[in-house]
Amino acid sequence: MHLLNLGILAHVDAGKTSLTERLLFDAGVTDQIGRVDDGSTQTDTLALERERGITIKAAVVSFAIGDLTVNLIDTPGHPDFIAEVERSLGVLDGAVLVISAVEGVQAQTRVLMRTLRRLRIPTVIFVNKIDRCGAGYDRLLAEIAAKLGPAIVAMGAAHDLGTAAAAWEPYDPADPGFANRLADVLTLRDDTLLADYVAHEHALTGRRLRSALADQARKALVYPVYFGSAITGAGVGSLTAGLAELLPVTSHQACTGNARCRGTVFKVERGPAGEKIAYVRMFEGTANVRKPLRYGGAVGNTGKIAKVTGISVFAGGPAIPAESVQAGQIAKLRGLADVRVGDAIGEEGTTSPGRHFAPPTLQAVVVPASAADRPALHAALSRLAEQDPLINLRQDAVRQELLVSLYGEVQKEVIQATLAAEFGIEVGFMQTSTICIERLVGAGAAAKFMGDGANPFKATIGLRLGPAAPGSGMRFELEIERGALPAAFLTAIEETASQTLTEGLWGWAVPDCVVTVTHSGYVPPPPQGWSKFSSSAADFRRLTPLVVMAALKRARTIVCEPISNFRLEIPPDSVPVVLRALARLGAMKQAPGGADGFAGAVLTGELPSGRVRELQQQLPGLTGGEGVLESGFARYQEVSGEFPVRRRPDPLCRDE
Ligand SMILES: Nc1nc2c(ncn2[C@@H]2O[C@H](COP(=O)(O)OP(=O)(O)OP(=O)(O)O)[C@@H](O)[C@H]2O)c(=O)[nH]1
Ligand SMILES: [Mg+2]
Repeated sequence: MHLLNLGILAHVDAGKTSLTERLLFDAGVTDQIGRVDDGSTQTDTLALERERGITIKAAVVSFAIGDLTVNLIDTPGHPDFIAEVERSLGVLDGAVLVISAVEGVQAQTRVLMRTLRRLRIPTVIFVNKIDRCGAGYDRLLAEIAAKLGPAIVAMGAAHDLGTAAAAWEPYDPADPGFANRLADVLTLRDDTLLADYVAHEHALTGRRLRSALADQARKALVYPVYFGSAITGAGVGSLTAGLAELLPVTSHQACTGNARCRGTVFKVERGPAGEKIAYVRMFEGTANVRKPLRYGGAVGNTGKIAKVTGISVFAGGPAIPAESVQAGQIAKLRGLADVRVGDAIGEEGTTSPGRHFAPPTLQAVVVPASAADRPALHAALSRLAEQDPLINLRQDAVRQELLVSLYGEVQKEVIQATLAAEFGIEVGFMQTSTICIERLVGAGAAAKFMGDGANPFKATIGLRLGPAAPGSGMRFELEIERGALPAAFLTAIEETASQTLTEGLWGWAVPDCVVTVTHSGYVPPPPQGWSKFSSSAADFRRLTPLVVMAALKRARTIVCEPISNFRLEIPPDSVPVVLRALARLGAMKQAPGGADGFAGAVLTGELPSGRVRELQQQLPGLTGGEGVLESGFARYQEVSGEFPVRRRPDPLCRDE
């Protein structure tokens, strides 16, 4: 069996869910096309999604194109739910990037395309809504080439745009104009093709060009572009054929006895009885029902083992019960009680998804309307954090307030509505503030030795902390002999150091850091085995935070705030007033930008992320309602003036 694990990505409202419905219908999986506006689609199943007509959670559906099984992940387009896209990216073989033929390339489209390119995920572009008034064709192709990258190939022509009769005709491979355009794009990235083209123009047959196109599209070097309408179905047949022809297809590998097992969990939900369901993509080997499976943390050490109690596999329709899930497949697994999004599956699993998009830059205190609901609220938010660890639930040690990290206002509203609808808890939010981070100023070392009066634990630990490149995360290194300390103790140091660094000297996380173990010591067990007189992992877990904090004090840290870049399209006469507002908000590096065919003025620059919302709110008043703001996270920068201190959460509550 051949498989394609396909993501549908786009800016909000581009038509991803509608296209998903159309693909399911065309493939015969459904006998009626669901509509977002009626709340009747297969993938927007949450009450809140149906009510609001937006996708909030990524959802998996499956259909067949001939003998190819396509597992499709419909993702949300709103930037507040980018974490859902992030979790899906690690399991995709290919993607469809949807763009509205009316609204064109949006800020979010650029963010997504940049990531798809960086991850080299082969992608087909689908320009949707050609039936809508204001739909463009040449304008869209020029905009896509200018804003997303020039390596695109239009696969056909559209006519009757902006009417219900809008249609899309694929180019005939024998069409000389199409062949020339293909050759122009493809020879740029294929020297053999170029040499043949130069030697003899007619050497490049339609068939040769088509196979070169498939080859380059599957390597994410070129991006085929289709146009159509999810609502009328125009162009969707050509898109479907393109998916099968131009995206990489994996072969479903039959189980071999000694194949190691490797997969990743990209979504967790609760079943009707409250049981956890993990959505897993397998990369190698097989997971079997009623067999134990290792899952959890990093490289084969911290994982837990549980018996899989149920598997259902996506195989060209609704998920069906199965005895096993094999390499290449996506399945729902039951029985993994402590599973979390991002967990690796199997002994070799290291596939927790990396950070591809900006982290949440806001935090807010969640307050129950009734104080009696506080324990229930903690439990409910912990459940939400299972599905979305980035909300990073924590509790303030002094006031016992519950804090969550957020991307924005819509996510806040969704959390509020979910708590009310699913848990019966009415809440409000207080004190929305920016999430800062800490960066190390230099290196700092500290050591605590066994037998020293100030160290009550049966452990010696020396650590050196040093700065690491922004975005590189925590790196753990050894300056002691690898065999000098049992692996379980090293794991205890690594995990506890990583946890301790979530709260630096000012209470903010220290995300990028090299931690080097410089000293170690333990009390080995007597010959008859481990006893209470020998060292335990708990000794290392308790001592590590003390050593880390001592080293951190020597290294010193600065507090950095998130900075967003912005692009403003405004009427020319509002430039002076907008510039004054930008200065008041602390904008930096602002400059007139490229006009991209826009008649008004374009201003670009950077702004503290915490001020973007204010700019958004002021913009209509400043520009007579005509200003358009695009913004996204750019980087962290040292806070000028006094560093803000985050109230320290109680470490005991953090992981509950
Ligand atoms: N005329 C027209 N309307 C469309 C088309 N595709 C989608 N729509 C409408 O556009 C709106 C948004 O469609 P969705 O399918 O929810 O868009 P989405 O990309 O899934 O949105 P999010 O998941 O919230 O980001 C709905 O009102 C659809 O009916 C199309 O091809 N033509
Ligand atoms: Mg949707």
